Amino acid sequence: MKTKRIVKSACRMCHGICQVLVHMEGERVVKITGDPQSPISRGYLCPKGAAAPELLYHPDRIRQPLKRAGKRGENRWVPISWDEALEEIAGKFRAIKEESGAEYVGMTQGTGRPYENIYNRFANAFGTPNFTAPAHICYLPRIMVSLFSTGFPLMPVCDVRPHEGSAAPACIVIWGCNLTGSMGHDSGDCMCGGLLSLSIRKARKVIVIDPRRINPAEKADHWLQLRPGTDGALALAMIHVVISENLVDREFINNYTTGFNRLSQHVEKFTPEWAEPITRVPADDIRAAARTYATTKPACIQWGNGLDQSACNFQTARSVMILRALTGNLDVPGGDFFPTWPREMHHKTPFVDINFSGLQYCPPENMERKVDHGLYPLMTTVQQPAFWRSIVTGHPYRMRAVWIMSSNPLLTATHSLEIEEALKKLEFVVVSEFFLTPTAQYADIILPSSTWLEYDEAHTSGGNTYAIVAERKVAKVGDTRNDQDVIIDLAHRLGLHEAFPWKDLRELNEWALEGSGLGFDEFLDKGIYIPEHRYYKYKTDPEFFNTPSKKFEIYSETLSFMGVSPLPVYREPPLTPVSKPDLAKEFPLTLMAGVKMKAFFHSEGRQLESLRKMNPDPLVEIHPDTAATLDIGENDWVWIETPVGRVKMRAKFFDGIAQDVVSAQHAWWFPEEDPPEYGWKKSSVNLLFGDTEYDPDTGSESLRNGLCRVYPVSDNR
Ligand SMILES: Nc1nc2c(c(=O)[nH]1)N[C@H]1C(S)=C(S)[C@@H](COP(=O)(O)OP(=O)(O)OC[C@H]3O[C@@H](n4cnc5c(=O)[nH]c(N)nc54)[C@H](O)[C@@H]3O)O[C@H]1N2
Ligand SMILES: Nc1nc2c(c(=O)[nH]1)N[C@H]1C(S)=C(S)[C@@H](COP(=O)(O)OP(=O)(O)OC[C@H]3O[C@@H](n4cnc5c(=O)[nH]c(N)nc54)[C@H](O)[C@@H]3O)O[C@H]1N2
Ligand code: SF4
Ligand SMILES: [Mo]
Repeated sequence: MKTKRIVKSACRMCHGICQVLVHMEGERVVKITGDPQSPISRGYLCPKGAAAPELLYHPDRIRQPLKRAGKRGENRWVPISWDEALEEIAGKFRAIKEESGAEYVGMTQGTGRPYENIYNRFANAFGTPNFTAPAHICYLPRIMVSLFSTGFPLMPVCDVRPHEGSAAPACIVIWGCNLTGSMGHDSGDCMCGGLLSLSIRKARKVIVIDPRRINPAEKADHWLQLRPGTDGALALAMIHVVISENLVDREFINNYTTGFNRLSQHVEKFTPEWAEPITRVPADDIRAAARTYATTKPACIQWGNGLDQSACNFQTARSVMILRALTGNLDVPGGDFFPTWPREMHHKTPFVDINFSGLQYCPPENMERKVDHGLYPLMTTVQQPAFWRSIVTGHPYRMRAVWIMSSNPLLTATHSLEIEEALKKLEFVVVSEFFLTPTAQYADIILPSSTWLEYDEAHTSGGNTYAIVAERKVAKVGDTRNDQDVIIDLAHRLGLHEAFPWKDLRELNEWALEGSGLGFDEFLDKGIYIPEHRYYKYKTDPEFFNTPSKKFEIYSETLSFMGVSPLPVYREPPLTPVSKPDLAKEFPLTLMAGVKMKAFFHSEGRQLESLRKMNPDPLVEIHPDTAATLDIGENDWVWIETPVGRVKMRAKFFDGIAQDVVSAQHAWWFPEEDPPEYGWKKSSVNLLFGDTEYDPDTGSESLRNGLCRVYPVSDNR
């Protein structure tokens, strides 16, 4: 009989820091359960975490490095050794750098993952500024808001994780965030859906600002069902109420902010009556919600992708950040807390990483060679559509190679067909992956990655978080390797020893933990490290607000200098019935695309049986009355069409959405179908987004407020 044992570890099926118990029989992982003793996750486990053994042992996992044998897309591969693979990549990267310049090697990553700091470091050390990620539509705008308002390069987090001196939030605002539905962890602030739900239940007042009736809206004191993309107007009106009714925190404003008077004048005209026709939220409801927020202390605002994915994201998030300051909720117990741990975990070196905040440090002379240089003043990485387009058009120049690290841009980025063309045009494509995805099919070399069950790590999560948790190596499948180990190895082969002084992942972890006073083995045994948390840091540290004025900048001269509005403004999204009334006659519905699914992490998990059973087909939420007028029955296959293309999904009736809005899932492909496409062109919603007006500050895209029409697929298949 095989011996049974349990290993304490931490799940990494999302950004998460859930501590878990890994159940072993002999050498085999048989089950994952939540760890009831964990001070942070307290036994919580979501379906993705439970599916980790299915991922680990999945027969389709790539088990050794592969080299393309036939033409791109022929799905013919030969296995090669790691040494061959990395030598070939190093040789190619070196040659391109010598012949054309380091910027001709582009790098891309998906959402935040454990390797991201040193992957960014690799870009900087190698010398390429052409680094792209979904940052412009995910968290970077909010980080930038924090940076320009407070000088702090992380976003504030709702103080819902209990620790010494903390208090439970009395009022919680859920603003464009569905973590209580997807039940995972966020990327930018590592907020946990499970914990957030608990805190919402305990809060005295709950305000939900979302076009969809998400779970907490059912019992919320205020649910503002706004028109998608109009949060900027709503937030300005809330600021107007808070100031005009004198609900502000005078002490905080007088001592710790600049620009209050200018803001007061600026928002005079932004009354709730002004916002009502824009947002469709009755003026009285805006007033009432603003009063509740400003008078119930402490209060925190959990924001999310609903704010990021619009053409007015930076300005809107600035308004939200200013609301926190006006009401004195920043860094107070139970309010919006500035996390402290990164100071201990990271070291300042000449090779500053983009690190937790998504701020790519890169020498200015390199920045000027970025393919989108000068387009978006607040975008430190290359805006994703601009990255791929430069390869197609050759303007300003055509990169020759791209390394795609844990990302599936054909599914998760817009302009999908253009990306496909770019992938065909590239001379050399490297993909680090678990599976042969539609994107990986375009690789010249595929590097097979280990899952979180296959290495020891001090896991810090991409965003600012509360604790550092230990992931334990309990299994090994094929000849896969940890991404960070591979990055270090490749860096060494390229002579980048100064930036990569560590032999391997273990040494890197020792280094990262230095500030904590713990050795790596000691840390692994403990399983968790929770650094000291302090509140009111701006009171004890005069430099805490690290802006030019050393205060919270309601009015920002720096932004003004950069050509960005120094006070928050509202812009109507580019594709709405208001901005494009003629187009709206043909495409009368508003399309929200990509609310996160409980079963999947973006394009992942479609091959994992337990998850796929939960959500077997792509779904689009539609109001039953709208469906009736369109002759669409529940669960029918429908076409969703925009001026850019059309895709098929099944209709899911939902009366918690406005009659002229639909909400479609994103990143669908069908691993069970034939390579190289695996059916991705049928249902991937990002095929519906093309050129549009981007956010002028950040390059963000309006993925939540486009125009579409929906009609039945006639043979209903
Ligand atoms: N329309 C629309 N599009 C969206 C969104 C939306 O809301 N609407 N959301 C956007 C957001 S917020 C984000 S963050 C992006 C996410 O975009 P991506 O990060 O590209 O999404 P994933 O599907 O998670 O792709 C990750 C790929 O990496 C592989 N992978 C997973 N873990 C690892 C690992 O540890 N190592 C390696 N080497 N590979 C790994 C998986 O197998 C998968 O194929 O999508 C964006 N796209
Ligand atoms: N299970 C699971 N968990 C995940 C992920 C996953 O793929 N699956 N992805 C992870 C990643 S990378 C991220 S970034 C986070 C994102 O997590 P969230 O920030 O929660 O983002 P979404 O899930 O897109 O939910 C956004 C919410 O905003 C609403 N919304 C849409 N448009 C608007 C608008 O114009 N205004 C307002 N106010 N609200 C709007 C939607 O109805 C939805 O309820 O989730 C992470 N967690
Ligand atoms: S929320 Fe994330 S970390 Fe927690 S169990 Fe689910 S996938 Fe794992
Ligand atoms: Mo994200």
